[in-house]
Amino acid sequence: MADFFNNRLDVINERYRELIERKNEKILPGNGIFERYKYPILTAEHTPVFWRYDMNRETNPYFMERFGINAVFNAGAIKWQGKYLIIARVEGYDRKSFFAIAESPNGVDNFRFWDYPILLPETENLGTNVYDIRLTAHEDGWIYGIFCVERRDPSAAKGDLSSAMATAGIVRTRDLKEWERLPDLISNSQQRNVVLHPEFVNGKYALYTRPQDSFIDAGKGGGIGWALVDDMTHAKVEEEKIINYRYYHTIKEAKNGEGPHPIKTPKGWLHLAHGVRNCAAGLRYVLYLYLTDLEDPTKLIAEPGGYFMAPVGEERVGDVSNVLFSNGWIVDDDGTVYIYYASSDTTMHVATSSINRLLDYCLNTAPDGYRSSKSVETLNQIIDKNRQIKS
Ligand code: BGC
Ligand code: BMA
Repeated sequence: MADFFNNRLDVINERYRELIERKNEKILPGNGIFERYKYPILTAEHTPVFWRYDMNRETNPYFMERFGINAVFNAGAIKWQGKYLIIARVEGYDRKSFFAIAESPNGVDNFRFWDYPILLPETENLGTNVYDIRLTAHEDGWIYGIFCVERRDPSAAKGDLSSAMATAGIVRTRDLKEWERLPDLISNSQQRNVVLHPEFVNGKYALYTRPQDSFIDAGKGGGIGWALVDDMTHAKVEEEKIINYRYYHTIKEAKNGEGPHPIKTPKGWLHLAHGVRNCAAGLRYVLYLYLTDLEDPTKLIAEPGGYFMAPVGEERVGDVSNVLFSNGWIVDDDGTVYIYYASSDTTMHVATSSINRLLDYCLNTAPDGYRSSKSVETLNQIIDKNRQIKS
């Protein structure tokens, strides 16, 4: 029995080590806007062996899993003491998700989970599930995390076990170890995808919001909203204005939501968001970029038509197929941008680009013309221009 135990332990430890130490490689030539990487950066198998297994021969003679991890996805991100940290949504076999930090020395491989997941303090109104945290190192000195807390709808009829309520939960920390829970965001509508802007605006905290009619439907919500808040320890959405709208027959017809907080660049605030459309296969989630004014972050300056990234190859398949979602990115001093994105609610990946390239993309890609004939006009302009080039 002892051998059996040891054999399994060795094989599983070895497999884990290979996965953690595997070097990642850029996939070239890419489209010039960003590069994808050959391997995912985090999967369920990247979670430590000592999370999933009881390592004691006496109590686990078969060396079997005692805590199954189903998926690692939708991670927030932050550069911290020279390391690239992501706070992943880790989901167990029991469908409950929680947050755990994984750290890498270079941002593209070698991600290792810290020994323990985050012990998230609760509010009096206990949550059922938490997910999709966005991190913001705010100029007030705190690092805030805003995430979705989900609870069963208290008004749901007895047999209705699906009606739910989505609310923005708020925590803050100074060291990513001790987390202080603040009251949930008060808002007239349910909220997912709430994100804190890193700077004060007119002396107030600014939140990107996503008003929605119900748990799933954005409905009349209009798009990504913006609300100013006096105090994060009692955050309340008083007035909400839509700053990024949804449109018919676009990649964000059904829903959209802010990704991580925008990056400040010389040409404006660079935003990463997700757009959702409905089709016979269900909801399709893609990522898009837009740029807003430095002085007035609510004013749209540029938005390329269509998607920036959509699921390809293995990314297309997972627990919730046909989904790319991002709530974390990191910008380095040299302008490199690490975009952390999840595929199909299952796996975490990275893509890299630079501030200059992403700005070039935003400012020189035609906006959505909303009609086929406009797309052809745009295409013909490119063809005409290229035909004038003497080879
Ligand atoms: C899931 C989320 C999903 C949401 C809306 C929740 O129960 O955990 O991943 O975004 O429902 O479909
Ligand atoms: C949402 C998000 C994500 C998820 C996506 C697809 O509404 O908030 O948690 O990636 O659905 O399931």
